[in-house]
Amino acid sequence: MTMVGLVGALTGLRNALRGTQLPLDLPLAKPATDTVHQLTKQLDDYVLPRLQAIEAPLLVVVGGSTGAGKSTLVNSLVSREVSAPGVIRPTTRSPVLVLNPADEPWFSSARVLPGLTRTFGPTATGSPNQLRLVTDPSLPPGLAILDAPDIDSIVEPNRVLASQLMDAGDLWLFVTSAARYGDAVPWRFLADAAARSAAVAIVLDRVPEAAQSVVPDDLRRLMTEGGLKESPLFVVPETKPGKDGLLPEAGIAPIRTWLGTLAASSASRRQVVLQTLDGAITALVGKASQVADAADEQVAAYHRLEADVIAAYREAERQVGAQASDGSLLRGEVLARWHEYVGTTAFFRVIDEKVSWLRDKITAVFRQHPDASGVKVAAEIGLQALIVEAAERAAERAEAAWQATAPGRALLATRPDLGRASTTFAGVADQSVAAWQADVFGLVSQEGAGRRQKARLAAAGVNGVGACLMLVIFASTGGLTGAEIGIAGGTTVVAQKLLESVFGDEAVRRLAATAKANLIARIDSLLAGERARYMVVLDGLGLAQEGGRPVDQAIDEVTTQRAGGYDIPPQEPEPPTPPVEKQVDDGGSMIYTHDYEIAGDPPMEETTDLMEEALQPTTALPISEAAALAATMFSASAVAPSLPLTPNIGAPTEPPPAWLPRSGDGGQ
Ligand SMILES: Nc1nc2c(ncn2[C@@H]2O[C@H](COP(=O)(O)OP(=O)(O)OP(=O)(O)O)[C@@H](O)[C@H]2O)c(=O)[nH]1
Ligand SMILES: [Mg+2]
Repeated sequence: MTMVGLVGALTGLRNALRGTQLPLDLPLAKPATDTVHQLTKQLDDYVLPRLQAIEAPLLVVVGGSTGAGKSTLVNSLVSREVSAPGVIRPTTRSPVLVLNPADEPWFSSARVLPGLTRTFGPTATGSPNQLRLVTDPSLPPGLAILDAPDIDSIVEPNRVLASQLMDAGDLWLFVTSAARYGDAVPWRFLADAAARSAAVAIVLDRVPEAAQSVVPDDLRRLMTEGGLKESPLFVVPETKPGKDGLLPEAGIAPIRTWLGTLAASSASRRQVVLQTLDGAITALVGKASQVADAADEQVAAYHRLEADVIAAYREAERQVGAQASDGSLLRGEVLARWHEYVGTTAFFRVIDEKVSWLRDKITAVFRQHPDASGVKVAAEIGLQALIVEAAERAAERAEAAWQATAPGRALLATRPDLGRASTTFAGVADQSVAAWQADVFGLVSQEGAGRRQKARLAAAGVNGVGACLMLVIFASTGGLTGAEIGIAGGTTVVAQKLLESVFGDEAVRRLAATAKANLIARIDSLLAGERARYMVVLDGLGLAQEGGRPVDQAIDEVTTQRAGGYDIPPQEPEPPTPPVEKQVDDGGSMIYTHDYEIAGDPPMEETTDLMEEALQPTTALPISEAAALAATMFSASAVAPSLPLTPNIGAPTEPPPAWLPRSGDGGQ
């Protein structure tokens, strides 16, 4: 695997996530939409830029509850007010990034947190969309500290931005206080950090003397239970900030020392980066698969809605197709007009009894009644009514099925007309039936064009013969009751006999089959037009039928690319060494200066050796090994022996390392 391969795979995952459509109102849709937003932000804000610049300075995000003392801590770490603390909750609205001037190019561009506008200088407008950059040469290069808004105040933009910033950090410096370390909100954040193996250090602020023997132990217990056993814990005793608003040096020295040690070793920084980065990638792959599931849920629901509509209209096709040929139409008007046309029931009885004998007589009857338009009109009206009724019932059935589901209800809310047949449908159906009848007459004329049939057809009349053909198609005893059966049966016999007398048995069967197929095709097409109204609504969702497959494939690619570990590029040169500053004593306030001679004089030989062994420039470092190294590095004793592994209470027992000189007497 190469970094380039992993960047490509993650970019592919980002695109697949962005391309995921979740338009249907389903249980997984809302959380998945939020997840897509969060993951794309995390990829853009942190993961992708970080992967492409592993050597960029470590971003330490100072987070926690409002009033925990985050801004005060940041100010104290650089010994001047860079971020205004305050008594009004919440105080910090727009994040403040404190960094060494040499690191400014890394952060002034849109490389990380591209959504935040950079501002410089002391004035802050307090806009949550801004990132105020404050350079301070007292901060070592290679490590920038970000004072974030609170995670839990009632100001929602603060909370949203705080989450975004925490997601973008390489290391969380999580500030809580002795009074509030058990609050639920911070622990939700910490649990999230633990779940994705983010590098976390906790600062327990404002611990009164009486609580120092109890609270740190209790917090350590909570950290162990919460999966943060390896995280360093810094305990800052309760002291009143000085006139300058800064905390006494003794309380914060261990934190500064620890951070300074991290900053000094590019290998240590890289391990922190890799730990958090790999944890973030693991977590986002897990969350991405939830998005894939949500996309699959969408496609399944789409198919259910589609199937409901298809079933509703298929039932209509079946119903109207059956009714058009089961004798249902040989009632009422059609039957009456037929009687009008061919004569009395007495006539039918004669016909029934002496069919073979009366062929000529039948023809004579039709010749006497050349106008069959009454039958035609009645058939047209009856057929049209049948089709319209079927379309109405189908619309109702489809609507009821959609109403039974949340996504269906949401779609119907935008198209309340779908529960009825279209307003134009009756007219369209009428035209189609009329066109079918024209086809039937056309068929009859065509069949009667032969020399032998011509005279017979002329004798019976095209209209009369066409009407007979329609009746033969409509006829069946199924669906009729009582006396109607006999009447319709007789009716059909007359029509059938007339057709046979003109065309012959086989031709009649063929003509009837053709005309019926034509009718069924027209009915299907009419109902398909109605069904299409529902389909247009579904298609309008633009839902790709592949569901979560693109996300799943992208996840597989990320997993494959990650499997080989992180191929660490050749070690970048350390950031340019800033000029050594003179120690300044401003009369009590703490100002310290640097002498970054760390390259040849690492503060932690043991750790550095371990790192360098594992971080040979061209070596691919397996993730497990990277994680183990990071854990080793991250245990407080390995990084900064001056820090106790158990909670440190009060002043450090050892002075800051020589490479991190500071002025003043070390306290106030
Ligand atoms: N006594 C005492 N007061 C402190 C300490 N740390 C901070 N304060 C005070 O607590 C108040 C809040 O401190 P901030 O540093 O503004 O807190 P914050 O966490 O940045 O708060 P938000 O910006 O609202 O999230 C200020 O009045 C500080 O002076 C401390 O260790 N001891
Ligand atoms: Mg603040």
